[in-house]
Formats: sequence, C-alpha cells, structure tokens
Amino acid sequence: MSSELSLFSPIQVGPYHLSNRIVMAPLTRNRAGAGNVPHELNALYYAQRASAGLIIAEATQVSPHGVGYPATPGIHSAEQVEGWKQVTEAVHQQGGHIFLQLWHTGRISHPSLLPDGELPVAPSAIAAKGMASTYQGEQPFVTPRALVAAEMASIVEMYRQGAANALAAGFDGVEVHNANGYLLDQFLRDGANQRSDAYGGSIENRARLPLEVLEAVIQVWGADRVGIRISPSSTFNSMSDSDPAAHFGYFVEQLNRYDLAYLHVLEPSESDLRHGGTAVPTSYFRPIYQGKLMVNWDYDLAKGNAVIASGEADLVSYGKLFLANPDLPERFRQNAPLNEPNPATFYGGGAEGYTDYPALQTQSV
Ligand code: 8OZ
Repeated sequence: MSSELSLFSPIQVGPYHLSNRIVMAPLTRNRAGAGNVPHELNALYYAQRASAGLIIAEATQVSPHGVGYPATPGIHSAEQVEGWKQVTEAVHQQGGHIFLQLWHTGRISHPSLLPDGELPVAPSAIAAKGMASTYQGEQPFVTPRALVAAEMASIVEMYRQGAANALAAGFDGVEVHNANGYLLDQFLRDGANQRSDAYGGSIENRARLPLEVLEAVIQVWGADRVGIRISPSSTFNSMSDSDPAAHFGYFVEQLNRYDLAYLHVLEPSESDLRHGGTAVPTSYFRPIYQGKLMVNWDYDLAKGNAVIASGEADLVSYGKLFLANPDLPERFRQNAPLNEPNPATFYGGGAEGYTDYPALQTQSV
C-alpha cells in the first residue's frame, strides 16, 4: 500500500474525523420554500450526499437585508432554524458532517428582494455591472447605499446571530462566505471598496469588517468549527482588485491568528482570466497559511488526488460533480462513470435535477 495521501485519506478537521477529503462545495440551488425556509426535499438532497467527508451547505442569508436571489434559504427566522434541523438530522442519520455557509449579498441584490424595497447596501455606492436575479426575472443592478461606519456593528451582529442560529439548527460548523463578490468580498477588494474611513483605503482597513465578522462567528462556534471561503482571482459579480496577490496575502496571514477549521480557496477559472482577473492560485497561499487548505474549481478524481498527494491542499471541494453524483466518493473509489450535471436544472425548480440523479446500482456479490 502506498503511503501517499489521497482523497481517501481520513483527516481531522477541528473536532471532526472525516473519512475522506472529498467535500461537497456550497451550491446555490434556489429551492427553499416560502419564507426562504428549507424543507423535506432539501433534507433528502443533502442526506443523499452525506458520504462526503464534509458537506458545506449552500450560501444562506443571515438577514432579510442580505438576500440577493429568489428562493435561497435563510438562517434568521425560527421557521428557517426548524427547517434546517430537518436537514442536519437527515445528514447526521447517514453519518455525515455538515457546515452552513453564512452569507450577505451586499450590492448583489435588488430592492424587490429586500424589506420595504430598500436599497442594497455595500461599502461604496458603486453598482455592480450586470443583472440581478429577481422574482420578476433579471433586472439591472442598482447603485447600492454605502453603509456608514456606525452600521458595521449591526452587520457583524447579523452574522453572529446567523452563526448562533446555525448552532441551534444542529450544524457541525459554519463557513463565512468571503468570496464571489458578496458583501465581505466587496469590503476586501478595492474595486468595490472606495471608502476613506476605518473600513476602507488600506488593505488593513478593508480587511476590518471581514475579520470582525469572523471573530464574532468564532465567539459563537470556536475557531476550530469555522471555515472561510475566498476567491482571490475572481471577477464574478464585477469584482476587481489592484493587487490581489498582495491583498489576499495580507488577509490570509491575518487568518493565521485563528486556528480555523480550514481556508477554502477558489482557483482562478478560465472566465476570470478572460475577464482580466489576475491568477492567484491556491499554491500561492500554502507557504503563507498555517492551517488546512481546501481547494475548489474544476477538479476531477485525478487532479484531486494529485493536489492532495503534492501537499498543496488538504481537502478538495466538488460542486457540479457532487450535484450530479450523490455518491461521488464511492464512484471515485471505483473509478466508475459519472452522471453529467444538467445546467438547465441548477437553479430553481423541484426534485428534477436535484434529488433524482441516480446513485450507482448496489452490486450483489
Ligand atoms: C451562483 C448563483 C447564485 C449564487 C456564489 C452563492 O457564487 C453563490 C452563487 C452562485 O458563491
């Protein structure tokens, strides 16, 4: 037997012993029920995927003020906590582990999605380019309202309350969504943050709100049950950064102050590079970050095993492949054929393209 590490090598993440390093990436599926409440079908979907070493449940708004798309789940009401309990219990019954991704979309929202038709909030009054997804179809992004410094404590409180609600809902941990152009990423990156107060300007100031949020969440959970996701190369949601290597290098160094469960990094995608993004690969962070690194984007079995064996990452998260293959670890183990993901059913709808992807037939021996 080879002593080389692979996707199938067990790993300790915080207090949890994971049986493999194959993580289900957080995936927006727009299938929450009325009131943005998770329900039985969502529980079935996650339970089907419980053989992942770890599931990171989809981006979930911590406040009605943070919603940015139709039918995404929340973690701010009692009904949502009850709904999520069905999910966590179903996953635990199958022996799985599940974290929740805590989310505020900031300017990637629309008044029609927000209480009283209010404007979305952001570090600066700069509209994202492109279209918001609303219940009335796609509508242009509006110019958001810049938060005033006195409001930052209430933003931190939204995440703290969301983290406490996630604990009450039976999750095993939480991931702070600091990626993909949502509120915390908007603060971190100078394309979206042009403030001149303590929350903007230098990278030290731009990192302030993300770190305050992280610390509040850690107070609820303990650092070893908290992960964070970043997308240093991403141009998605009209993000840009004058020097992502330096800025994210600084941010990741700060993360060493906490003994987090993991740091989750999105690799540069072809689309990012086409849109003028600077490639800052996960390997750049390996010498900087002292904790466990999780990588994401475009990994398959061979690439996943290679990145673990090389020591460049400790865990690999799979999005589209996990969506389409509820038993992805077993398929990888057998090198079995994979179901093809169907993009037409990624966002919204019911069971079709959600809970009806077949598992391998159980072989009788
Ligand atoms: C795709 C569609 C809607 C939201 C992200 C939460 O990019 C998302 C998302 C992805 O992190």
